[in-house]
Amino acid sequence: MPIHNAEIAEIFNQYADLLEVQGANQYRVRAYRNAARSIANLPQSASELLKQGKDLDELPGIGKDLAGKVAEIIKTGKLSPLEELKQELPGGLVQIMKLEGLGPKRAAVLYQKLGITSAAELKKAAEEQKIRELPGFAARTEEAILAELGRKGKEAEGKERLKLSVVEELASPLLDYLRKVKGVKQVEAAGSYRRGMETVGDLDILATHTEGSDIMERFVNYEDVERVIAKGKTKSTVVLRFGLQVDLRGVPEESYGSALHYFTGSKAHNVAIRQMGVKRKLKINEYGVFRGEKRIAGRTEGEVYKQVGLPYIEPELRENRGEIQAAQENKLPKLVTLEDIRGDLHAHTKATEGKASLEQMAEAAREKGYQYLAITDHSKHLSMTHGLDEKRLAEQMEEIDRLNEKLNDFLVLKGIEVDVMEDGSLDLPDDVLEKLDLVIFAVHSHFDLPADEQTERIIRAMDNPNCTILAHPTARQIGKRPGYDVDMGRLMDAALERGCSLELNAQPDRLDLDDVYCKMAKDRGLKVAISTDAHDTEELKFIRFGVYQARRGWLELEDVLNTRSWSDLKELIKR
Ligand code: DGT
Ligand code: CA
Ligand code: CA
Repeated sequence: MPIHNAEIAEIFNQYADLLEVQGANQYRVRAYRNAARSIANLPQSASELLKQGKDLDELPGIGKDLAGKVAEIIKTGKLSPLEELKQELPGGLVQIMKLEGLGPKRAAVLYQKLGITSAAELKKAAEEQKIRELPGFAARTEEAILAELGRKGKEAEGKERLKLSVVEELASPLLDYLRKVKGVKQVEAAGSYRRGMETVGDLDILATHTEGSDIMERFVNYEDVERVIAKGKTKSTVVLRFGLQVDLRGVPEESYGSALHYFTGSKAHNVAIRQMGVKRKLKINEYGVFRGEKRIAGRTEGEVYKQVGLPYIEPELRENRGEIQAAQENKLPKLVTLEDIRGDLHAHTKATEGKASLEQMAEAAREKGYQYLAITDHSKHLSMTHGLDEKRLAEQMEEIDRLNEKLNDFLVLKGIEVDVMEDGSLDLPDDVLEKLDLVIFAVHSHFDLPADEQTERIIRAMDNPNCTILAHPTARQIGKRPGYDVDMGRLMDAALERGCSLELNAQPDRLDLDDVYCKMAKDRGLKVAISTDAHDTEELKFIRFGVYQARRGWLELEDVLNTRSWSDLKELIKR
């Protein structure tokens, strides 16, 4: 089937739309729109021309680079940078962009200013009348949006993505349950869950089992199942609490590695691996790696990678963000693990926001096998949390001294989460901060400053030599509020110059820094602290979510501050 000019034009327009939402250079966007128009207006079929061996770059408005892209579309039906961009931008943006009266420009504003990435978030913002305040929007835009969403009904709202922690809570017992079913051999969750993504759309489970196993029967009768969508011999789909959809697939053992690889994704990673296979005349799919009709690999994921000449790539890296090239060059990172973590550098007690006592927190951290725990309660400006003033902090420091005398194999660090004021000054005087082991500093107010003011404000706080770690650097809350506008590149450079570090807050609704920012820090040589911000003893276990995110951000043991003993760390953070 030769591809029509109009279809090629449509692909370029889609790419231009997404580039626009991404905030790409206007000239680039226009180049693709012009290309779309040129192709659409051609008197002859571009596929035909290519087939006749004509050079497409001789066409009006088509340079060498675009000619290559046209050729790719004609050959594959797809444009790989568009496929990649689709992976990068929240899928919901495409939906939003297509709503009557919105379009890419307005979708971009909604995304950049309000962090809107889905029709559901758009609806909420419109209902809360937040949209009318944006440049180029008005009250009637909100009405139009709500009317349009109403028309599209539930369909348009899309499915909510659930936080990884919520999915884990549902998935772990389900996986345990399935593993105990008679005749079941291997059970593993694949997809975004296995890649440790901060949110998960649906859960993809794979299993190998004996012929007579009643795994599908047992699956659809699991206690948390609210609705059975399909029940088959090799695949069933159910919906659990919170609307979590779960697919279970039974696969033959000789395909298990291939299936696990395929269903772990990401799609972009799979596509890239499959293309490497094509170059070697191999067909790679969920059933195996095939040369001609013959299956030559597929039992393990390692076998699949080996067939395309690569070492095993950890699931968290599989986003087609450079991991394949790194694997080819034998430069894959040795990702940080949970076992590497030696202590926690951000925790609260009931003196402020926390629920447990100093002693209980210390004991829980010691039981986790840590060497140290920094107590970092809020400072007085956060009166909502009953933040510490000089006097209460001094009392807490004495209490820590007394506790440390009792604990011989564990160290409680004296710290604070000091509030950064609107002007970048700190909420406690220098002579108080100086006495602490660790000062983490954080923005809790004035989230709406313009990016350059917000950036300046935080850099001013970093200018204070007592400051060590910037806590939850963007203050985003997943599914609730986007981070404040800030120039993260500048912040990181400033931190590096001053000997500060940034936190990866492991609270499952923060995970702030995110994976992309972690990678950005690593590329600059900036160290990251993975900290739980625990508000009770249980929350110290949130460290795992921080580690997953750090791994998605390519972080290794050396990139993470709290993989060190306190004596090494103390030297390292000295300014
Ligand atoms: P989610 O569920 O939205 O959080 O994200 P994933 O990554 O779990 O995506 P899902 O559930 O749609 O599909 C699971 C995996 O299956 C995905 O990561 C890669 C693979 N996959 C799905 N569709 C395709 C496809 O069209 N081509 C290729 N190569 N792989 C696909
Ligand atoms: Ca999934
Ligand atoms: Ca799925």
